[in-house]
Amino acid sequence: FELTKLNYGYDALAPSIDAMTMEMHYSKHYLTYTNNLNKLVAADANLTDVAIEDILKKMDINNSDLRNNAGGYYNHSLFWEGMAPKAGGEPKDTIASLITRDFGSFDVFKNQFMDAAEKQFGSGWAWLVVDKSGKLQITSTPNQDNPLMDIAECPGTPILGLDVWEHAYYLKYQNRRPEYVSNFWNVVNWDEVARRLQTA
Ligand code: MN3
Repeated sequence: FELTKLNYGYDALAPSIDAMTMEMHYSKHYLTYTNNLNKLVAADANLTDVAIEDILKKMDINNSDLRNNAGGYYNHSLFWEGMAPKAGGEPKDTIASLITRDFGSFDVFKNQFMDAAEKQFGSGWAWLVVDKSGKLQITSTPNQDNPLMDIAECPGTPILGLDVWEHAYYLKYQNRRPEYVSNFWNVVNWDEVARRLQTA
């Protein structure tokens, strides 16, 4: 598995996410998950040439090494693509109408997502997923779990994810997770969310 290329510089999401946090997060944390995943895949013939989504869906959940590192690789890859400089604001077209259909309004959706991100105890992720019936749902997962895993409380295909581990915000925001979560809306790459929605 290769690192998903950042399509913007470490400083491009500032001030919402500062350059030092981006650099540490991408070049240290993400690299470590990716390297560890590649070691696990190299050591297990059953994992050769298996797509990351299939690894996540079919893995033995008691295999904590694989669970943490495959999750860490997938979650961060989605996270980097889900953000962009000069992005944010409100979505358009299909994704906008599905948000209105399933949450009532964009503001209701935003508040529910922020609530999930703020209330996730300890390390984890907040997600917007498409469930089996095609409905959008908001959920959160602990650690590096995600909604593709068969233990997920709210299973589905993630189309937007927010990292709420302290390493994602502590350098700039310290204990102020809600401020980090609120500034995430300045950098959400709705074009990518729309693209993921189409293939979900
Ligand atoms: Mn992280």
